[in-house]
Amino acid sequence: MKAQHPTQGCFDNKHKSARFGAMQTVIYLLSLLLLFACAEKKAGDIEVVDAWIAEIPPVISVTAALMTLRNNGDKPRFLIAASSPKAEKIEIHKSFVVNDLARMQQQSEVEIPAQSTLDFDNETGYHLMFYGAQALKAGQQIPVILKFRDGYELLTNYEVRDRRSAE
Ligand SMILES: [Cu+2]
Repeated sequence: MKAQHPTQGCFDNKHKSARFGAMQTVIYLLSLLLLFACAEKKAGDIEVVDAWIAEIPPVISVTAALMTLRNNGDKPRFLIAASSPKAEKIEIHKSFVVNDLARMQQQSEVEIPAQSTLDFDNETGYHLMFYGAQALKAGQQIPVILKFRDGYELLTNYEVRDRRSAE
């Protein structure tokens, strides 16, 4: 009877450590969830408002998209790229006028200051330029992924609009 006690104790210890291991796993998973929640909050710092892209017929493959980017965070964020399954390539452009001629220049990154908004519109000249785009019909929703310098990627739908009615 007495000889069995150490065995019993050993078994109990094993059982306890197994339970402790399970608890550790639960704590680990909870901390992962918390990390994920924090990342989600950081991600939510950036909002895309009123995103739309100009309608194009099948014979045209170049078009532009406009939007407002809102940064609700305490740090500046930098848009560095965009992509869409509906286009071969998307570039970040800024248009401006030189000697009465409209020009546009590719931007390697665009800053959205902390607690601020940046409009991609005719006033600022910023727009997303779509190359090799498929035909887009007014009313469609086009998925676009915006990529930021900190590695964050934001998937948003852009509404296809008739350029004339939008301007
Ligand atoms: Cu352009």
